[in-house]
Amino acid sequence: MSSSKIALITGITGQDGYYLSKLLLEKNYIVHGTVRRSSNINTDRIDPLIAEYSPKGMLILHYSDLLDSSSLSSLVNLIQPDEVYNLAAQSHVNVSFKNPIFTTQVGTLGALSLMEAIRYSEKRIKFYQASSSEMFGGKERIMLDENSPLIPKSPYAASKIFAHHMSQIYRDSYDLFFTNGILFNHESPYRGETFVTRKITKAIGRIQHGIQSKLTLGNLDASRDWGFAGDYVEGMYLMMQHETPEDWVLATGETHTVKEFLEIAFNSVNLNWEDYVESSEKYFRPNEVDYLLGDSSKARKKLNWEPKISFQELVKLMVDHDMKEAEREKVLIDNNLIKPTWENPI
Ligand code: NAP
Ligand code: F7E
Repeated sequence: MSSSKIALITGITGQDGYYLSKLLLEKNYIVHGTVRRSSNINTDRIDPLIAEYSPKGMLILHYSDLLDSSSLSSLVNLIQPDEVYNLAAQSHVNVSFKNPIFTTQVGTLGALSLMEAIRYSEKRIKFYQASSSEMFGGKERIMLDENSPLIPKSPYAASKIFAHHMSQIYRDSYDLFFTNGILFNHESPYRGETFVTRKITKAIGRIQHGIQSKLTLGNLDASRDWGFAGDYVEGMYLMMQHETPEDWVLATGETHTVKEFLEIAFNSVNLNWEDYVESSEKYFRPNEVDYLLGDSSKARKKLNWEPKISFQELVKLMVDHDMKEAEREKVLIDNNLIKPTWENPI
């Protein structure tokens, strides 16, 4: 009988951390995840997985931070993982303009500290770096693949390019299995509530239940290649099982504007988005990535990967989820158990 593989996931509390740990646990991996200390426990997304898998010893959490390099090297030594997935990042592009130093420290030296811990391990450990379509900059209306030029437009994108290049350099210099997934936007009901798709679907649920009256957004003309996060973590896993470490683009090959997302999402509950949405400078970025469209033919051909959920299905599954969430919120508000939160806390 073969023993379980061991994975270490940084950023396990995030959207992709949830989907990836679920996938690996279902494949019988032992999954270790890093959690940052916060004043409230913030494992909400993975709580159901903790309840199911932690008593069996299959899901183990550790306090760590990418900025604490000693915690990374001691964890790698302790766990002796077969695969490390580096999902941790300050991943909000607009916040990266407001907190550029933190974003850059985590994205560059944080990622590099983890690579160093793996490089000095005696075990041959595979490494996945969460690279991003933001690295391309999105000025021209063209399809982007693994060889497209990297023209960063934000501190977030610049830090991702550094880690992307260091991962390639370590792969080539030390013959390490370091692989880079260049993922275009991927969303889900587990998406952070300050990213535009979730902000929209969450607002629709709250508007329908009378908790919120309007939705304030920034630039509605930006265009993104939006896929479903569950499909994208399967791609991460496949990259790590491929015989050679490489760079891989994952994308749907379709792009839509924020306005198109609004139209489909509001129409699905028979509302007209223009009656509710306003635009504020607060959500505009100092430098915008206008247009992203990915060409994932390499992954489709060599990894046999393809996205299964269409754009329309993605919007619907997010709206349906957030309608139910707002219904529960409304019951709590009506019973004076919670106070309604302001629609734009940040
Ligand atoms: P996310 O929901 O924002 O999750 C980010 C994770 O990183 C969270 O677990 C967060 O912990 C953790 N983290 C932040 N700073 C950290 C630090 N200093 N040390 C350790 N952990 C830290 O992001 P996601 O959407 O799951 O994305 C996963 C990764 O893929 C990120 O690196 C992101 O940049 C990249 N990416 C995402 C997309 C996308 O469309 N989703 C596309 C391309 C690339 P807390 O919960 O404590 O904040
Ligand atoms: O913005 C516009 C905004 O924040 C999408 C991250 O996961 O994907 C994500 O980065 C677009 C932008 O995602 C609002 O200006 C309008 O053009 O949802 P977003 P992002 O910046 O594309 C990439 C691939 C990553 O790697 C990142 O980690 O929507 N937009 N109004 C808005 N965006 C936000 N957040 N909020 C608004 O009110």
